[in-house]
Amino acid sequence: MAIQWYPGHMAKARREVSEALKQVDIIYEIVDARIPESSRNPLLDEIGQGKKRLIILNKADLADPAATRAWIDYYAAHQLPAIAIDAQHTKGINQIAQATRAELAEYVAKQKDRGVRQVLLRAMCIGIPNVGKSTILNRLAQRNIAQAGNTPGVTRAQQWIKTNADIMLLDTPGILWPKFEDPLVGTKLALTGAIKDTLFHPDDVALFALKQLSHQAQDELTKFYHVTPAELQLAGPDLLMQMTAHLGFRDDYERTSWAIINDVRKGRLGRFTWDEVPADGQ
Ligand SMILES: Nc1nc2c(ncn2[C@@H]2O[C@H](COP(=O)(O)OP(=O)(O)OP(=O)(O)O)[C@@H](O)[C@H]2O)c(=O)[nH]1
Ligand SMILES: [Mg+2]
Repeated sequence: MAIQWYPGHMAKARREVSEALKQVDIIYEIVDARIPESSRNPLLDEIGQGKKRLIILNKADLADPAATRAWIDYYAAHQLPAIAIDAQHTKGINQIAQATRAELAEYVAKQKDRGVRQVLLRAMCIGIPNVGKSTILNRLAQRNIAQAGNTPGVTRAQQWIKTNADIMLLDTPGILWPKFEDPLVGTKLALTGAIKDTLFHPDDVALFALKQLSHQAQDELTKFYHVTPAELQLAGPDLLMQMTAHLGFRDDYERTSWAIINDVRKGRLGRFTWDEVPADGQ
């Protein structure tokens, strides 16, 4: 469930995340592999300062594999260890523990020097809504702890979940608000389902998607929307009109737009990444 963010909410979320962070050795920053940068909240750079961090690109099953590799390399080049997983289908989950141990190796060695026999590593998931925090928690716990769609603000005692012999995880993920001041970022968050469907106009989002789809998903557009090769050359709004006609939706472009958005969200048209790795390596 998407959350409406108001200044009060943001201040509270910030406070809660900051407090929780004090208790952990490493942050699992969960992002959507389809929009790795657009699904981050830069606030974490500030409140997570001095903490080890692992970026987890979730929903990798829906993202372009080559782009996912490029993003992982990009983050690595910026001293941010990153891994890609598909929590839904329990793929790549083991990498989380491996990467955690690698990141905290120095800390573990120090603790061992001090005579600690079994060093416990404490972690928590943080991310914007809908990136898969609860799903990851459940996979790591190997049982259902978090309900998908649980809302913040319901205060209950925080508990530690034993996910592994040496890794403990906070049972409540930290939720940060999506940042969509930049219209393009907002469009991408809408396309992937990170913000409420009432907060954007579907035509804008579908037109954005069509720009990439008309190059990268020509066969799928033909198969599902009966688009002809000539129509693939049309400008976005004209293409949307033709698709609407093919589908028999008369002049209900919004209906076509929703069909496109839902097909993209489900991965029915292929695997796409909507954020591009900066070319200049910045
Ligand atoms: N395809 C795919 N879907 C996923 C994956 N991980 C989670 N999902 C789906 O994404 C949706 C959101 O997952 P949640 O785990 O509820 O996400 P969340 O971050 O806890 O969301 P909030 O509690 O709203 O902040 C659900 O429908 C999940 O089934 C994944 O790796 N691949
Ligand atoms: Mg959740």
